[in-house]
Amino acid sequence: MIMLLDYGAGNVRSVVNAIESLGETIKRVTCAEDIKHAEKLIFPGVGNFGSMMKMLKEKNYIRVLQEYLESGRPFLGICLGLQALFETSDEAEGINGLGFIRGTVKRFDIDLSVPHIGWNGLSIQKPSVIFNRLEGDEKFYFVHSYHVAPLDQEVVLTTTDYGYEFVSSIQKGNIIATQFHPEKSGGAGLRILKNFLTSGEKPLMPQVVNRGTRLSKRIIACLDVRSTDQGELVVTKGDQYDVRENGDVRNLGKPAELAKWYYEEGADEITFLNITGFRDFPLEDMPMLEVLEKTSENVFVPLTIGGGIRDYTDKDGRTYTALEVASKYFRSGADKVSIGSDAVLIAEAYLKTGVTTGKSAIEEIARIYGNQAVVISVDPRRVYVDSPNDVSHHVIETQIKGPNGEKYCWYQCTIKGGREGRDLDAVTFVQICERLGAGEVLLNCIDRDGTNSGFDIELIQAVKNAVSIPVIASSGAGCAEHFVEVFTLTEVESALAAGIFHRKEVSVGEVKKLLSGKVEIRL
Ligand code: 1PR
Repeated sequence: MIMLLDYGAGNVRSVVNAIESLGETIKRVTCAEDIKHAEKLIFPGVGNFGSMMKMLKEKNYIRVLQEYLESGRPFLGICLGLQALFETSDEAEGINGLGFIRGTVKRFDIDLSVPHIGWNGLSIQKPSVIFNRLEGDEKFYFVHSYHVAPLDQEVVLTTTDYGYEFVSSIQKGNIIATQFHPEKSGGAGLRILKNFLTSGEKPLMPQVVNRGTRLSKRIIACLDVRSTDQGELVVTKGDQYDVRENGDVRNLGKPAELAKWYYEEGADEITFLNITGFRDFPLEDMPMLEVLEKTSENVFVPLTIGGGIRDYTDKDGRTYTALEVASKYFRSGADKVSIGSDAVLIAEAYLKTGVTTGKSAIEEIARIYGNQAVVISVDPRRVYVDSPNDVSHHVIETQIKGPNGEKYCWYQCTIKGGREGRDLDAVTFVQICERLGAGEVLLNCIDRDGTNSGFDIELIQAVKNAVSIPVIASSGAGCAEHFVEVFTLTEVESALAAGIFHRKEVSVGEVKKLLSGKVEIRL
């Protein structure tokens, strides 16, 4: 029996769905005995090394897991499931790993954005059955701030480059573990899973053997979701956040169907934003959970969900924490959650006191699920000023002059879908969120949203220069050339669009075709 070790954190649904899409069945481990009797064991880990080891200990899984590994039966570790095999980790001092492989887990020490998020290649060091029928030049999805450093180089199966060369998978007998996520790596990832599940093949070396690899820029399709006045959950799209046309909510299609379409077109990631989440009760908003569940059945790239990630009290007086809301989304198939309005309120509270409480939604979700799982969605709007001295905010000199010829502006954070402006600028805001543990910034721009006039390069440069976490440029894409512009004029790791894709003006494939040869891209 193929068993899945689910220790209670992260998105195991994707692994189950990926395996089931290959026509196999997989059973979840419910007690230590299940590990003892497994014929093949898959261990997907997400989140924090310390909390993972703590949970494994509480469930009495450590000893049986070590025995399983020593027995040499097939094992596939994914992400933290790779790191767990090592002795220690910089992420959790004083906490031991399973110690099956000698060595430690180190934090990336580089000038590039950390976490390392996105699609990167593999330099394959030795033949392995998991690479059978792959060409060798495929890209796989990574999302991590730490990487393994084995003492024994014999176990190294692949390396990948990000600032420097790090070990991206290992193999010791039948024990295989990858830092990347096969279940989130489209067709190539599914092939790896299929190879792991197939017995008795001879390990082959793929045709292409990379010498050095590069991280791709990501193209993200975004689906703003809300109910129509008739109660149907649809993908909509606003013009500067106004989603109504002749009084009705614009209806551009069904969320799960559109997500599948974009996956098949080659989108590197899909983002769902429940745009009325700030006023709904998220856990009563079951259609959103259903959308995620349905999408993750046949979309094998990362899924982000935003909208309504906050503490709330339902109409019966029961209180839910933002962590509970996020957990529900993760278990329904989300890989990352994005926090909008609540993050602004958290940052404002932090600015007042200057101290972190450890209790904000950003901190709590990052602690359990890891920084990479927390995206901050910013909805800024330009405010023009005559002089940088007019306000205490981060002001930029702009080439796009204001209505009265103003040469300066700052970017005001808004909440509740742009309905309410706050006394906080986007640059200060993202810096605070990074300090609190956010792993990525989704940078919208109300002035550009739905205008097809291109990304706001000045905003993107200001925010990108202010943080060391990855930034997703969003709002304003009107043609494929706008993606070339944003990737050549700024250092952003990814770019997101909605309107042009929904209206079928430009396809994801066409964007990638134009980018190919100019910037690193996954084709
Ligand atoms: O505040 O945590 O509940 O999260 C609500 C989320 O919903 C936020 O991420 C916020 O950005 C989003 N949102 C709220 N209202 C709207 C609206 O449009 N009325 N959508 C909205 C924001 C912005 C982008 C859009 C890009 C690209 N959508 O995601 O997809 O601007 O569009 P384009 O390529 O067509 O220009 P909370």
